[in-house]
Amino acid sequence: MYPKLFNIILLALLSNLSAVTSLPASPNVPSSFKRTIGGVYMCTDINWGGPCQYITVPIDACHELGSYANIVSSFGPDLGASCALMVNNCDADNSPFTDLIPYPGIADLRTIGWNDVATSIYCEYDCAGSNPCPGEWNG
Ligand SMILES: [Ca+2]
Repeated sequence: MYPKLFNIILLALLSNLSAVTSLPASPNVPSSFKRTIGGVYMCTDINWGGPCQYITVPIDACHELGSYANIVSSFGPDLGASCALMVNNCDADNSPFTDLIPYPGIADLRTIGWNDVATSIYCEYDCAGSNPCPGEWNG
């Protein structure tokens, strides 16, 4: 009696286990994950005018603008990341910085009082709403 009951329970447990393990690991990976995160476009004149450059910067890290320091008037990150503009180089303490600027960016940095001000930038993954961070922190 007991062995038979044990077998039935074991079978029930195994069937539950196989039901769980047979689920697809990631049924719906958003296509938005396939993109160049960390791409940043910036221009020296407002409304994306004048000389411009497109660079790819590391995420969760400070990046100095080099020859574009103190001349950027339009700034926009690619989808997937938002960036803060900062005064001073990356090794400075307590540098002023903007709110995180998401895609498509700001065509006229005068609107936030940051025309020709930024010296460095700091980009983070966008993790809001239906755009979670794959394998990254959830700050
Ligand atoms: Ca400028």
